[in-house]
Amino acid sequence: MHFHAFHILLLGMSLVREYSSSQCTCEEKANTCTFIPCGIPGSNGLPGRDGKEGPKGEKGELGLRGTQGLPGKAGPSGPKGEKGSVGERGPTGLSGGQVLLFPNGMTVGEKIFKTEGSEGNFETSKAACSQAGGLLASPRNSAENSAIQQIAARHKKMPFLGINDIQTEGTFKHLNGEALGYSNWASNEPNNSEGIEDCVEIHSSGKWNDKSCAEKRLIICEY
Ligand SMILES: *[C@@H]1O[C@H](CO)[C@@H](O)[C@H](O)[C@H]1NC(C)=O
Ligand SMILES: [Ca+2]
Ligand SMILES: [Ca+2]
Repeated sequence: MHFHAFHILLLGMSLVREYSSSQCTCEEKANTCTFIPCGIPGSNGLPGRDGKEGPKGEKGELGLRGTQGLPGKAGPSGPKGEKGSVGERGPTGLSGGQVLLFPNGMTVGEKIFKTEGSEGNFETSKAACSQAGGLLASPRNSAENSAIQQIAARHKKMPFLGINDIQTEGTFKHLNGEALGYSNWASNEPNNSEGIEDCVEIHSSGKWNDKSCAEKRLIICEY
């Protein structure tokens, strides 16, 4: 009986214990604390992780426009362009009037030089041009001299010029008595060879030579 009473006592103690444990302030879910003595409140745990990134903020107001910067330096030159197309055909060397006169004539300024291809001595040549309404060609400048030279070259013959010293030996003049303003004598000419050279022929070089007026030469007139 003595031991029986002790057992009852133990039972009573355990009941008391169970009763005091029910005084725990543990969470309701943690019923397991029934047989676990409640300890002293623990210290705070470690801080939690950072939260997720927040929503994007509203758009701010536009700022003032800045002033324009200085212009930059010019860039490097570009690559070479492609070859252009062929240009239009250029004008012919002779003008319309020159084409019509070819090969017997040429225009220089307002003057026309022209041949019929015939020959004659100085007097015959002078008369032929006069009869045609012109004069025996008599160059006043290098351009006119060149025109006469070219017509003569086309016919491979030398012409007489409307220049002579018949009136006064050594003094060459145009047919109208005009003194020579322009001349193109060959070297050592005029030499009045044998005292009979009073007319003037023009060589293929364009240079002049005094020659006998009795020679026959290509007739080139000017109009
Ligand atoms: C004079 O010129 C002619 C050409 O007109 C030439 O044949 C002759 O040799 C020249 N005479 C002299 C002396 O230079
Ligand atoms: Ca002479
Ligand atoms: Ca001569």
